[in-house]
Amino acid sequence: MIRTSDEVAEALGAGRAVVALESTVLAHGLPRPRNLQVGLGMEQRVRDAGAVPATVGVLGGVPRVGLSRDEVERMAMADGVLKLSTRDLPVPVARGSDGATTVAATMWLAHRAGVQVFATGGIGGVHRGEDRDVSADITELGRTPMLVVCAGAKSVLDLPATREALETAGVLLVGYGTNELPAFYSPRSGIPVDVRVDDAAQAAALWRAHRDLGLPGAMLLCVPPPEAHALAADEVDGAIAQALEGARAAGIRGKEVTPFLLRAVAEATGGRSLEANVGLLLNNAAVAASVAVALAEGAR
Ligand code: PSU
Ligand code: MN
Repeated sequence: MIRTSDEVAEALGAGRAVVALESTVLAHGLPRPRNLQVGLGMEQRVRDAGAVPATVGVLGGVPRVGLSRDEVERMAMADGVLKLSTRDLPVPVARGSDGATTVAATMWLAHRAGVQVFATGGIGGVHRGEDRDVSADITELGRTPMLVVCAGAKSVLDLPATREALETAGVLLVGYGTNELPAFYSPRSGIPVDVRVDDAAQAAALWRAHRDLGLPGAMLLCVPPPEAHALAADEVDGAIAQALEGARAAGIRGKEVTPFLLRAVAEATGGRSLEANVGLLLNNAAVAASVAVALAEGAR
C-alpha cells in the first residue's frame, strides 16, 4: 500500500541513515516558488550530511515515501493538493488523488516504511484562545515512534498549553544545545525542555534508549532557529496578535487556521518571518541527518 522509493528502500535495507520530510509545509506552509526551493534545499541538506531524504506525500492515490525531484515539484506547485492529517489519508487513496502530509500523516507513513528520523519546521499544537483546536499532530506524536526534529511548536500557538498537551501525550522534549523550548521564529520561549543534549551522538543515544524500552510515541528534538534569520520575541508577538485578529475577523476555521496564520505573520513582518521559517527548516534537515547518521553508525 505504501510505496517506498528504490533509493530509500535500498538505504533502509543497508542500515544507512534516512530522514523523512513532510509535504504540507511545501503545499500549504510556504509561498510559491520559494516552497519548491525549500523542499529541494532540505533534501540537499540531508544529502550533504550523509543521509538519504525521504519526502512523504500521496500521489495519484498512492502513499509515497521518497519522491523524485519532479514529484517534489508536483507537491509544491500543483493546485488543489489536499492537506492531510492521518485521519484524511483514506480520502486521496480512495479517489486516486494527490495530497500533502502534515507532521501527523508523515509520521504514520514514514514509520510504516521503517524510517525513524523526521525533520520539520514546527509541529502543530494547541491554538491560542481556541483551546479546543488541538492539532492531531499531538495525538500522532503520542502513538507513533519517531525522532522528530523541529524548532518547537509554531509560535502562533499557545506554547505553554502545547507543552502540557505534549506531556500528557507522553512526548519527551529534548533541547538541542538549549534548556528552553524554542519559539519557532525566535530561539527562546522561557519554557523549559525535559532534557538537554549537546550533539547528535547524545540525541541518538536517547532515541536508542527510548526504542530499547519499547516506549510508544515520538521524542521531539527541539532545535533553536539559526541566529542569522531569527526574530526578536517582541517583534513576533505583535505580528502574531495581528494575524490572530485577522483570522477571527475572517472566520477562518479548521485546517485553514495554520496556513492562514503563517501567511499573515509573514505579511506583518515584511517577509522576515518567512526567512526565519526557511532558515530553521534547512537547519533542522541538517541536524536530523546528523542524528540519523549517528544512529546508523551506532547500529553497526
Ligand atoms: N511547520 C512549518 N510550516 C507548516 C507546518 C509545520 O514550518 O506549514 C504544518 C505541518 O505540516 C503541521 C501542520 O503538521 O502545519 C499543522 O497543522 P494543524 O495545526 O492544522 O494541525
Ligand atoms: Mn487545528
